[in-house]
Amino acid sequence: MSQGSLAQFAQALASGEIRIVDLTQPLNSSTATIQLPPEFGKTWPFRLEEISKYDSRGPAWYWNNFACGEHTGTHFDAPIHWVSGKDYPKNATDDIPVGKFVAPACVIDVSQEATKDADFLLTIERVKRWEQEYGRIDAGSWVLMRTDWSKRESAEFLNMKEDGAHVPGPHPELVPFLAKERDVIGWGSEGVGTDAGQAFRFDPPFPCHSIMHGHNKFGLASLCNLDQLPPKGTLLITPPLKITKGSGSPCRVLALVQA
Ligand code: 23J
Ligand code: MN
Repeated sequence: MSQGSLAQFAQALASGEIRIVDLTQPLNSSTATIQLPPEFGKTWPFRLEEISKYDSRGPAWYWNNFACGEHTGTHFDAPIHWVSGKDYPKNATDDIPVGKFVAPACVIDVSQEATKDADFLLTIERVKRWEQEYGRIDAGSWVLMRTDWSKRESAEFLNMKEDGAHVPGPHPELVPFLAKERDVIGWGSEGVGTDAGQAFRFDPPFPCHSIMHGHNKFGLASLCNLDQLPPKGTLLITPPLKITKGSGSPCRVLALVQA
């Protein structure tokens, strides 16, 4: 029997030549959720309720009920999440073609800049500098912004002040560049959402949501372990739960990397 590429891939996984990095934060009642101004609807925090644990409620089994918003913890944003993406066909968690849940990723390390400036915005110029070093971002790739924000505890992670959150994100001019001139599949952040903390003030507001989803692209938020990824050559696996007409869902994001 011939050694097909899938068998070779399985062998590379088994030998450790390809490593799997978990880019997912744990989900529990401490998981941070986005805080929007009080006039807007609220997302539920993650909640776990024990049904039974090898006891009178179920002598041989342990299980829980859980509740949370679709956009809780490490999660996937579908185009239907934003009004600009609402009319695309197959734009929700249940009908996005599954082939889109496996795609390469570029990782842009701005952890030094983000440590110095909580409002750091990734610009076109900075991305072009990255491209000079690592090559052009391929169409269909994710762009993941490494800030090391995931290493912060919850108050500093949300970094909420009187004037709103202060969390790094994409510059409003970078988003149309990535969507149109690079035709990326989506944008991923370590922050609670894909947009910067102050993005409600941008023009347009929440550009990563409005422009990415307006071009039928996806988002990944609350990623971690981006410091374990190379700048290029990662393959991401990002299937959301198959919620009928879901706008997104918690997601176990896995990264395949060459060891
Ligand atoms: C709703 C409104 C604004 C934002 C968000 C959700 C998210 O960040 C999200 O998780 O999609 S900014
Ligand atoms: Mn979201």
